[in-house]
Amino acid sequence: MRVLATAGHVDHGKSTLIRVLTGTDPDRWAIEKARGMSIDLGFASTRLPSGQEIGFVDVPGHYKFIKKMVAGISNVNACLFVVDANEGWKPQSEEHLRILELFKIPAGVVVLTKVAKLDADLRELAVLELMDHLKGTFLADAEVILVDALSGFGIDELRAALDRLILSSAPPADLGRPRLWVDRAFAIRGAGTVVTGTLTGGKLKVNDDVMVQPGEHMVRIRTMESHGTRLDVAEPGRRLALNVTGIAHQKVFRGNALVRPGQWHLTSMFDASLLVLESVERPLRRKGAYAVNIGSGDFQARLRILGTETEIEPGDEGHVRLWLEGRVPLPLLPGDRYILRELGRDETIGGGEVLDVDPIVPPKRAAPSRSLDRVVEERGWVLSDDLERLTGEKAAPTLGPWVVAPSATSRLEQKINAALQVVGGTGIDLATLTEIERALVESGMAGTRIVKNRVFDELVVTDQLSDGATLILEALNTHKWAPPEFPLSDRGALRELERLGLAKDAGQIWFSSEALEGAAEILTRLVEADPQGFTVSEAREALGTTRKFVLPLLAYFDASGVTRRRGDQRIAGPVMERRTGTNEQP
Ligand SMILES: Nc1nc2c(ncn2[C@@H]2O[C@H](COP(=O)(O)OP(=O)(O)OP(=O)(O)O)[C@@H](O)[C@H]2O)c(=O)[nH]1
Ligand SMILES: [Mg+2]
Repeated sequence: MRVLATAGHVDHGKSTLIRVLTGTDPDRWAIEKARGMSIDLGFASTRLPSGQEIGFVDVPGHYKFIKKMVAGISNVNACLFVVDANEGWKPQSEEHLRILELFKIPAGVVVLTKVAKLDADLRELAVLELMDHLKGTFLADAEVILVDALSGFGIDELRAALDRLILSSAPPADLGRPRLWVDRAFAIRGAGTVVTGTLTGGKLKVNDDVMVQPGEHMVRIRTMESHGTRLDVAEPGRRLALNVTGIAHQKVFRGNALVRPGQWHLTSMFDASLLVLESVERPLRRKGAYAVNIGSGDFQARLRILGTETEIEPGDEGHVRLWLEGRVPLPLLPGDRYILRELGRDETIGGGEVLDVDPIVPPKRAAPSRSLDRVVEERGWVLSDDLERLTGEKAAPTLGPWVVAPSATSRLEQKINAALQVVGGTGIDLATLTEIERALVESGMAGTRIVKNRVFDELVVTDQLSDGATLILEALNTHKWAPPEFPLSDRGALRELERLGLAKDAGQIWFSSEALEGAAEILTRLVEADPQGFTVSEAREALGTTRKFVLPLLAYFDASGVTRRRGDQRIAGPVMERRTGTNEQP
C-alpha cells in the first residue's frame, strides 16, 4: 500500500481529481464545500488496475494553508502534482514544488487538469511550459498526464501511470521502528479516541502498546482501520486510523507521534542541513522568528548557524542548530526532513535533513553528518543501545555494552598506564576505576594484568615471578587446553602463579588464566549460537582437546558460574549471562 499526496496551486483541481479517482470527496468539511476550497487535509483510497491499493492525502493549495500542505506531504513517498492547463504555472505550483524537493519526495506523476477547453496546440503549449518549470527538479522525468476530471478524459491513462509509478518505486522500508505522525485526533462515540496518520518505519499490530510523544502517554491499539478496512497488522506506508485506549482525544494533537517506548531519542533540539531557497530575498541570519515543520507538526523555533559563518546566502546550503518550542520533545532521527519558514512573512525559507538529534559539540565547532563514527568519536564511547536511538542504525558494541572510538580507547589506555606508573608495585583497586576503564582493563588491556581485583602493570607482575614459575607459565600457555602434568616439586611455583592470578587449579589439572579466559570465550560463542547449550563432546570439539581435559574444565566453569548444567547440556551460568548481556533462558 502506498500513499501519495496531491500538490499544486489553489483551485487547480486536486480535490476534484481525487474524488473522480476514488469516489470519495476529500473535502470533508461543510465550510470546504461552501467555499469550494480545501482548508484541511483530505483522505481517500482506490484500487488501481493492477489490483494495488493506493491512498491519497489531498492538500489545500491556498498559500495560507502551506502548513497543512507540509503536514500532508511529510510522510508520503510520492506525489500527484496538479497544474491547471488553462491557468498554467502559479505561485503555489512553485512553492509546493520547492517544498516537495526540500522533503526529498523521490517521485511523482504530473497532471495537467481541465484540458477539455483547450485544442491540441494549446495543450502542447501547456505541456511545454510545464516541462520548463519542472526542468532540473525531481519531476523532470515524471510522466505528464492530460486530464479533464469532469468529463473523465485521461483518467484511465492516469490510473495506468500511477500503477507504473508504484511499480518503479521502492516499497516503504520496514526498519522495525514504527512511527506514526498524527495528523488528526478525534473521538468516536462508544469507541473513544481515534488518531490518524501515515505509518512509516515499521509494523503496528492490534493490542500493541505504543507511546504518544511528546508526553509519554502509554496507549494500547484497540483496533486499526485503513480506508475503512479493519486490519490486525499494518505495514509501513499505510494510512491508518487507530482506535486507542488510555488517552483522551483532547490530549493528542496533529504533530504528535506514536512510537514504541524506548526506541527513540526524544529531543527538541537538533542539528540539520539547511538549503536556503534561491527565491528568498535576503540571506538567512540567526535573528528572526522561525517556524519548523517536521513530522506532521509545526513548531516555533530558534536557530543558530553552525561553524564560523554568520549567514547562509539564498541558493546555498549550510548547517544549523534548531530549538523547537511548544509541544516537544519529539522522536526524531537523522534523515528526517523539515521545512523552515519565517513566521512574520509566512515565507518558506528552505529546509533540509536532520543530522544529529543530540548535538553535544558547541555550535561554533559542530560539523554534523549522518556518520555513525562521528557520533561515537564526539562522545568517546556510547552504549550501543543509545547509539541506535541516536542514529537509527545498529552497531555491535566493541567493549562491554559500549561502542568505543579508537581514539578514546588509546586515551583511556594512556591514562591507566600513567596511573599504573605512579602506583608502581601496589597496583590499582578496580573499584576506583570508572565503569569504562574497568571494562577496558577487564577485557585484557595490553600490558596489564588483573590479580584479585587489582590491576597491575604486567611487567611488574611477571618481574615478581621466579624462573621456575615463568617456565611453567610458558608451558601452560603453549598447551592451553591440554596442559602438561607437573611433578610435586613444582607445587611451589604453581601456587606462586595462582597467587598472582596467572594460573588456576581445576581439579588436579592446572590451566593458565589465559587458557581459561580463552575457553570461556569459545564456550560463550557456542551458547550464543545455540541457547539450548552444548554437550561435553561439542565443547571438546570446539576446544580441540580431549575428555580428560574438558571434564575438569567444565566442572571448573560450572563451579565458577560461567556455565550451568542442565541434563546433558551446558547452558549459560550467571557469569556468562553477564558477558553476553542475555539472561533470557528458554
Ligand atoms: N472543467 C473542469 N473543471 C475542473 C476540473 N477539475 C476541477 N475543476 C473545477 O475547478 C474548481 C476547483 O477544483 P478543486 O478540485 O476544488 O481544486 P483544488 O485544487 O482542490 O483547490 P484547493 O484545494 O482549494 O487548492 C472546481 O469548481 C472544480 O469543479 C477539470 O478537470 N475540468
Ligand atoms: Mg482541494
